[in-house]
Amino acid sequence: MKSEKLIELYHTMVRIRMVEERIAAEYQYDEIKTPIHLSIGQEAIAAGVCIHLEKSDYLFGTHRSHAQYLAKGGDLKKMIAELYLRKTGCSHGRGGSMHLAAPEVGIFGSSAIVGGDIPLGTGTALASKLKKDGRVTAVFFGDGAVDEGTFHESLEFAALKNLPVLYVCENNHYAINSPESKRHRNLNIAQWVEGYAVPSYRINGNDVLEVSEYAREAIDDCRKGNGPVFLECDTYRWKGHIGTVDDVGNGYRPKEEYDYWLSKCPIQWYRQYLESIGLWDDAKEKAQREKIAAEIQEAFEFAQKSPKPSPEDLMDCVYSS
Ligand SMILES: Cc1ncc(C[n+]2csc(CCOP(=O)(O)OP(=O)(O)O)c2C)c(N)n1
Ligand SMILES: [Mg+2]
Repeated sequence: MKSEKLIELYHTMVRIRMVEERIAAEYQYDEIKTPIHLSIGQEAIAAGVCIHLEKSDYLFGTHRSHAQYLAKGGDLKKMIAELYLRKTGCSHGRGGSMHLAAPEVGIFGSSAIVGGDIPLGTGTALASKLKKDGRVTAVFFGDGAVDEGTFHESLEFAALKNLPVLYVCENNHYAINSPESKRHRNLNIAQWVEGYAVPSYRINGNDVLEVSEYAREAIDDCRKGNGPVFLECDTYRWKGHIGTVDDVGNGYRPKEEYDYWLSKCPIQWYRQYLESIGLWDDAKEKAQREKIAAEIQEAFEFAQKSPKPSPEDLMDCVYSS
């Protein structure tokens, strides 16, 4: 991979982390009127996959989609405005954090219904195949979504029709407070998927190079008509399921497990790698952080100054026959 692309992967991850840290810091003031699910700790997956997607490719996400929205090129100002439920938000202030959309860059929406985005993404992949438009769809979801019928029905259908869709399971090993071991007998989800005759890979979701390598091949395969492909990305969320609270102190997750995963920080590891090959240093780090911090500041000011939806707007975007 070229140096610029290696640096772009790092920039994407750091930007996601800094945006989410700022959201977490602002959340205490109760001006952000939406539930939030942070991806801190899981940044490598969105960065590694989205770097290989074209702007016109489709992306669908879940309740935890800030990372994917940003990595696919969604507008930061509009995302923050959506969190503040302002008119200028990417969903006009009607969706909040769990319903991000940016059709101009292929983000057709994220859904709070666990497993709900999987058939939607399978549908755009079917449309692409019928229209021969060369687009690939990437659908992101968690390990909790594989417990839903929509996952299995979609995989069966996509396999049968050879659809150009990349299924990306962000396996952070928890669905709210339920550990994977309490929900599955076979903990290797990629192995289940083999039953649908879909190429499936279990990879290190905290290693952005590994994610990027598998995603590149998978997206190429989909574009050539050899889809679908399934990636199970092993990872961990640092924050509690929802909001900014910690769910380790209250005993939902073991401290040793949490500490182990903190030591596997995708950003720290990758920065060391870039330094070891001479592509990064402290000065570059400082400059990058300053630039991103300024961009974030501007986005928050834009959101906070934006108008709230008014009662007259109530019927906008509502369809009736
Ligand atoms: C159909 C449905 N069932 C239950 C819920 C409640 N719920 C919200 S998030 C969640 C857990 C999702 O876990 P996972 O898919 O692993 O995603 P993660 O939060 O770990 O990223 C559940 C059960 C829901 N939103 N939709
Ligand atoms: Mg999960």
